[in-house]
Amino acid sequence: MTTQSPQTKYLKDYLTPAYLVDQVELDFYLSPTATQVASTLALRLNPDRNGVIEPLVLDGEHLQLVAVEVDGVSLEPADYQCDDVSLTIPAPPAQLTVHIITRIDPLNNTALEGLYQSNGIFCTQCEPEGFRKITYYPDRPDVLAPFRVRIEGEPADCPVLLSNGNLVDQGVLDDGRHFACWEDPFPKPSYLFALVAGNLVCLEDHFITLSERRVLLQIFVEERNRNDCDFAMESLKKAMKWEEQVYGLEYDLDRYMIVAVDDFNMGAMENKGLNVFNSKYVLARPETATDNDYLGIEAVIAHEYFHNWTGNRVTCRDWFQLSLKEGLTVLRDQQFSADMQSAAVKRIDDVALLRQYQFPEDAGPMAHPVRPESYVEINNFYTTTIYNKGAEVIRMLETLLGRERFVEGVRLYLKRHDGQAATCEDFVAALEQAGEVDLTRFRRWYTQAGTPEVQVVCHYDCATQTFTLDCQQSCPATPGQPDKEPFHLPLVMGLLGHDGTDLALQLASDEAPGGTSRVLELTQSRQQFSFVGVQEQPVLSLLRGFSAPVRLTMEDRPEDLAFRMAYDSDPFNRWEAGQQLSVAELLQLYRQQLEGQLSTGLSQVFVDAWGVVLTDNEADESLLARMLQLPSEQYLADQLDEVDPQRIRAVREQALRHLLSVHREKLLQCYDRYSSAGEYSLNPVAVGRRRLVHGCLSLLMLEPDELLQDRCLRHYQQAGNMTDRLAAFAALVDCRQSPLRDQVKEDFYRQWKHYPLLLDKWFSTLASGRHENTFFEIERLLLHPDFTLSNPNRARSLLGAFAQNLAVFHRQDGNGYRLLTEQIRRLDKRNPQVAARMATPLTRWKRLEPQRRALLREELVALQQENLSRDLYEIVNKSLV
Ligand code: B3K
Ligand code: ZN
Repeated sequence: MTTQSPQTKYLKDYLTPAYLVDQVELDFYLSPTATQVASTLALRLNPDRNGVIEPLVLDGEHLQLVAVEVDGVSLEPADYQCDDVSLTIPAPPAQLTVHIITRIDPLNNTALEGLYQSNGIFCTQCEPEGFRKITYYPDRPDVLAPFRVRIEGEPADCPVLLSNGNLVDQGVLDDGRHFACWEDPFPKPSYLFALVAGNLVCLEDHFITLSERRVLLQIFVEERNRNDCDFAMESLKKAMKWEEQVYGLEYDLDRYMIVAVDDFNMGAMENKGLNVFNSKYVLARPETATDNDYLGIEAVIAHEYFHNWTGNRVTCRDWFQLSLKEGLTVLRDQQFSADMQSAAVKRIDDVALLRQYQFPEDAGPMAHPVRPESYVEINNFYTTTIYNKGAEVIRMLETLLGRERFVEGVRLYLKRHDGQAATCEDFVAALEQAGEVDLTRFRRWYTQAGTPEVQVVCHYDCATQTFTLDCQQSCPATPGQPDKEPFHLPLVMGLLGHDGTDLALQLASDEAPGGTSRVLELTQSRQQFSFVGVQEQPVLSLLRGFSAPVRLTMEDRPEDLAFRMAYDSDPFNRWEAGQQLSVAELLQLYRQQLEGQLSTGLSQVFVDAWGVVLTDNEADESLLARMLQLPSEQYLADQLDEVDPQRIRAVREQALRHLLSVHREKLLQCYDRYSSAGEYSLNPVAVGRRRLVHGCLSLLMLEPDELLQDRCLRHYQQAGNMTDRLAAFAALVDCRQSPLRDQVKEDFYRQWKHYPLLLDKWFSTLASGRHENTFFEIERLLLHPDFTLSNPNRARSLLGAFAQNLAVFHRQDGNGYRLLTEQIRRLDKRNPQVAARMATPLTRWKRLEPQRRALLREELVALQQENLSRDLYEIVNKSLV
């Protein structure tokens, strides 16, 4: 906690490290409340200082310093300075060995950063700046060193002792304690250090690499979870193979370990050779995990594995470059998942996520470029902009270069910087060279925040058979960036003929028509593209596959959108046309309500087009399920200048009821056609069918007669997997007048109260309820004996779901704001990182309608007066500017 205003750090102030580390030796003597850490560092003055001695400043926080020695001589307190954040040796020799002993308290480490104990398991989280909570060290990513680690502990409590790299020694000591020694031959920054010790069982498998090396694969979990690791193991092997096939990259150590723990601030961590995972992203069996859980596991296992190259072998020079590893690794995990599942639906889901979270971030007070220029607390910058927009930026490079040259560029970057700490500029430079393209303007994606707006006006000239696109781009101001330069962005497009087929494309500058899909490169504020030889008035399909992270506006006629919804050969754009049509319909209803006009209901064009999708027997079922979903409340809110979240919900429900009243029979048929009790499988067809069935069910359950309620109850009771069970549970939870609601609520709790991940689902499903009593239910759940703020998953399951339940969170009386603020205040004392993350919904006050805006702002102002962690301080203060 801090009382003074925390300092801002700037990219422009970057200096190379004064000292380099040639070798790290760590000796851990484990004990829950008094672990002793002895560290021996071989240091030398950075040669770039030309022999001019500088003070040696080592980072360290929340440490009890026991002893310091330099070159074997013990230092007196007068020989060094030690404060809350560092240990300084004012004038050390140019080459020295420092030996430091510190003591730490893992059991009471509630921030879950550094070394902490979770359910009796010692584990670490060092990225970005947690290592300094273990020992004094130059804790920055551009200091790379080989580590040798010795861990000593009680065999009864900690039969398993793990760290990075290779196990080189182990044994039992005279006093009954035991030890293990690990050596990681790859120099690494301190944020990739890991230690795990506890009572864990190990599941083993192996992988033979391209060059026929055998890699031991191990997943460590608590005994009770031993049977839930098969899917994670399979995913790991698939990821290893995929990376070899697509990028030609092999794993480099002899052993790859994954540990699952229940208390973890985020999803997982890519520590070299020893990944630590939130158990949510490891444990799965059909009875306990949903399709989305499975897909999440597949993606996160792959993501952490891919970091071994993009992140570990080549790391970041400083934390401003975070997207260098995160954006690239997200893109790679997206490519992998697309190849494993339905590629079109994966793309739709990734774009929906971007729009749901990143677009609002880019339009809000925390907006920052993919490579930020300043921060107060780096933990606040593990954002959807760094991760997801970062991935979109690299995806655009892939579109501009083509897959082959793109992969070549990534390989060139890895080769050139192997074993080094690199920058985003190094990455772009390698791609520029491999792709033989000029990326000067493209680099602006790294420096300018905000979501660009692209406006396109089309004109078809029948006489000259010319079709012209007039494109303009601009980008709204963001904090600290009032004016923006134009971006370089790829617009993938096609033209559809009257029968729905793609027309051959010929730009005025082309010699002959070529292909039916084209990448137009927009590099200026305004540009025109003309196609010749267009024999009929076409329908334009633009931004196919969402080829650039922009907001596109075109004056599409509803008939054209309905046409593209039915015929576009690009599945993403089929979905997108439906979304645009729905947004237009819903916003019209919203405005009618706001102005007190009589509602016209949904247009016939829309209701019919939606019905056509429902009866489509040919397309991928997952795609159909996505097409039948109306845009989320958050996405709708994002289209308005003054948001009334309760009105948005009312309008969306009105639309759903309209669709239900017209298409009830078809929904029932679709539900019947695809409900099946067969064995659980994760193949894309099975997943798609379940999505479709659950979409139908949730719509039908908006107005359920008794017969339907019974069916839903049977669906819940007879479900052979959690995907089916949870969908029916969620539908029944919203049946407010029915006694079934309480029955299933109780039943689910009774069945799964000993399984934390499912208890999380119970909390979040109840907190996502749509009926008016949900708020009071949430208040009661906060007092439930199973609710706790000390487990991040549990805190997120209730508070996160609540804050995303927009109509409930944004109650008109402001009690939703008070409730969340109060919980964040408490959480901030325990775990600032999670508290700051949960505060994001509080920062979105500026675009609310005036009454709610004032109420929410009031809460933030009150919070601002308090003694906050640096994490929360930054979020609250920036959002009030
Ligand atoms: N690199 C970690 C994230 C660490 C977050 C620290 N607040 C996981 C990942 O992106 O793979
Ligand atoms: Zn990552």
